Amino acid sequence: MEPVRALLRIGELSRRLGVSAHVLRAWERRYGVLDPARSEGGYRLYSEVDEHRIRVMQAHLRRGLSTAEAAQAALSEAPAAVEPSPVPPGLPAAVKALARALEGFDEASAETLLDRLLTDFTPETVLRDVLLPFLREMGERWRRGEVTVAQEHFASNVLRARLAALTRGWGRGHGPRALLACAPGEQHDIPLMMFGLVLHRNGWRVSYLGASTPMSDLIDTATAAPPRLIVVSATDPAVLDGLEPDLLRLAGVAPLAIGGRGATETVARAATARLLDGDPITEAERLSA
Ligand code: B12
Repeated sequence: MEPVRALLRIGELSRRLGVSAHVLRAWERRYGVLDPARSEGGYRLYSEVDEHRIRVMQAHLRRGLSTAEAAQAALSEAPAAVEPSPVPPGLPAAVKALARALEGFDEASAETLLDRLLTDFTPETVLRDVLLPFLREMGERWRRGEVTVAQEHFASNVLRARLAALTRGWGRGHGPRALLACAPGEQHDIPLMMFGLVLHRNGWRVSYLGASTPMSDLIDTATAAPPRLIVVSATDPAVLDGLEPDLLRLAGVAPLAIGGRGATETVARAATARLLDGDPITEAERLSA
């Protein structure tokens, strides 16, 4: 797999360096120590040269230089001194590389790429900026007949297994508990798994029932040990047809939210449920905040 340059958003750069995004922006503005490119969507994207320059600046700050002096010293160092990072791929390039590996049934390369991504970026970034675009593009290409069912199944299974590995222990801890299930007949459980992962990273405990869960089982499970939140996921709007009375009963047991493209405002209102209409990562972060 060819190496590709890492380009980071400000949040990712901030996490790597332990410097707040606010301070980084101030240093960029005042001293010009950061020289970001722009993504298609207009986001600032920082390179490993930027990261290195801040590390140099931090070293000078630790030696007692003022911020302005440290910035000057970092700027006067030749960028050639930067060791190229051995691993981190840029995120749009990673989506393409993942597609190449998975569509070529090359599990080893896909796993290596995912290892590299998860080392260099937070799981939230990998999920939101690599796996979600990859899944959506794969769906589109499958619809157009450019990806076979075999390729799609292979890719889904590799990714699902990888996500499942990250879920170990997500039911442990002392945080509030969320009960997650796909609606009856709904097989798309990968987004719900992503949602649970991000909830857990924000302190929640997750009880996960997965794909196609009968409503009666869900109601019984919730009633036996009421969670802080129940989330029902549906990709196909048809799977929620006629389920409003069951959903309403569920909402009587614990606060209920519904997500996925099958979850509509109408169903949410009828079931007194909260509608999660963003992507699973953003919605889990929003709920936790
Ligand atoms: C992987 C996949 C599968 C796998 C699922 C594996 C698994 N365990 O999850 C399998 C092979 C099982 C599968 C089966 C089918 N699939 Co499929 N599948 C996909 C694919 C490629 C990715 C799904 C995914 O994870 N997407 C990632 C999610 C996050 O993206 P999203 O769906 O756009 O969701 C948005 C929001 O709704 C929200 N969201 C979604 N879920 C959740 C959950 C929560 C909690 C929250 C908060 C938010 C949220 O996030 C996104 C916004 O950013 C999609 C393509 C696509 N566009 O998604 C097709 C797709 C969803 N599948 C489709 C179809 C047609 C099917 C089948 C009917 C095919 C068939 N003939 O058998 C079956 C249906 C099975 C069933 N009864 O449920 C269609 C659905 C068309 C429609 N009606 O809208 C799609 C869109 C493909 C396409 N382009 O036509 N599929």
